[in-house]
Amino acid sequence: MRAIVPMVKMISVLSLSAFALFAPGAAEAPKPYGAVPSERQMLWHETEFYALIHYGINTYTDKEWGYGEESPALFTPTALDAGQVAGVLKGAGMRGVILVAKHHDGFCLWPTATTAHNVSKSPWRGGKGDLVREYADAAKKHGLRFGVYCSPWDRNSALYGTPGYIPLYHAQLRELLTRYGTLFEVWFDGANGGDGYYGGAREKRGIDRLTYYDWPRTWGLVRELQPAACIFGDVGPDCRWVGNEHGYAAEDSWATFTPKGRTDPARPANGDSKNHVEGPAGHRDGAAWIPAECDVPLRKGWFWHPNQDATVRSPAKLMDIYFNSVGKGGCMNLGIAPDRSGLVCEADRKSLEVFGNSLRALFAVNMAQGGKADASNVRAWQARPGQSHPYAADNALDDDRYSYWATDDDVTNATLTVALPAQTEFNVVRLRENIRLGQRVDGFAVDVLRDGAWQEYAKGLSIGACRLIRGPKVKSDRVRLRVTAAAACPCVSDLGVFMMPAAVTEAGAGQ
Ligand code: FUL
Repeated sequence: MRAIVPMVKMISVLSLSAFALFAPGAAEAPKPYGAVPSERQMLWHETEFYALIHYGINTYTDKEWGYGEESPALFTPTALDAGQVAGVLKGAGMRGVILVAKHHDGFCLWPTATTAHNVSKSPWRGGKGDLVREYADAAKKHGLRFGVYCSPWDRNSALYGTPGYIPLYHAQLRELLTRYGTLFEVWFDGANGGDGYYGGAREKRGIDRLTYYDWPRTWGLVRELQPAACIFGDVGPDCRWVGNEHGYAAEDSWATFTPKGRTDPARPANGDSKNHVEGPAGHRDGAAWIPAECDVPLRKGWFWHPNQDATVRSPAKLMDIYFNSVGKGGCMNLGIAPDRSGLVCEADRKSLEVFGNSLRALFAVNMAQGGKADASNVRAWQARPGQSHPYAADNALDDDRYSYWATDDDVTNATLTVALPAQTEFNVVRLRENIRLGQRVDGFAVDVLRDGAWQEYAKGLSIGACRLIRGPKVKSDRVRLRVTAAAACPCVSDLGVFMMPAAVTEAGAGQ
């Protein structure tokens, strides 16, 4: 008997694999659809929420854009502690931090060899300080990914606007890209050219934004020295500006985008107001995977100003932004402005702490986990001993963003029904596609079973890396995703249900 069982198993395995040979595609994974993310972009998607630190000369002059004539002697932090800042960011639920190492005023926060207009000429740490180093170290200690912003526009440099500035700018980048460990993002600002100090010339200087910075070489430096870093620019190449500074992507936002500015000489390369209009939604079936980064300052300004304490965005408002950025398949990049002491001030810290606690509480329990998923169609797969079904409906219930439920190639309308472990109250639904295979879904609806009948809870067009839906509180033990349109068989990696914590439920509260 014992010998027969394995034999029967063997025969059935053999005959099943023989069957697979005659059923073309039965065991094949779905083919990717359209543009797909690179490894560095997938890591960026997983980062989700991070900070953009604006701190420097402007902090001491009460300005947003320094003219470039400011004396380094003004840089006088009294209690600077990058560890305090990083701790606050971590507590807020962030996974990364980007430091503005040089803003438009040209003051470099690291001891650069390229210009005397830098932190070594300030009284801070007796001229021996390196703020980029302190932030990089603090980020590492707190488990945050690190990135830099080095403004192309430099209102201090006498060379700005001439060809001689480009080697200088590249040398600054080279220092930043080689001294501070692995970077997850390098940020290129779109505000370029205008009036400035320019070594005393005090004039207006314009540049050709399409050609001046030699973007192919500039981006090439990042690729060469920091291959894992995503490059942010108004129209990409790795992530695009969402087109506003409120932190909001469009209701339906696509990670794919066609960066017209780069090929059309009539449009600027790294900044174009027409393209910005298209930033929130992106382009369905755009040429490249260039998802939206949604930047927004925590306070009114990007830099700290003494009279802006009352403008700190509330935890409820931050949650709203999170749902409209991360929850629309992009990332949330929140501007943090340390004050003149060099620390995150109390008002900011408090809001970030409540928000972070709420975010953790929200996603602590996925009430779909432990449930049972069924689908109207599950992609055919040749069973192999010891292997679980790679396209099973249940794959949408685990925490893995890349394990997924898929249908057969010719099925683009399908339902995924989840029996929750118990009658459950919830008001948040999370959907994800396995973006390794591209953005495939073009329309979906979520239903909830109430009193024996399905009721539509939400609907939309795009899913992508993450779609968060916040609706009214409902109680049910059955949730259903209907994929109503898809460009290729859907590959859904998540259907989760959650409950929003009370601390952030006041609708639209705060700034
Ligand atoms: C803009 C800049 O001009 C602002 O000062 C700020 O740095 C923001 C994040 O980007 O383009």
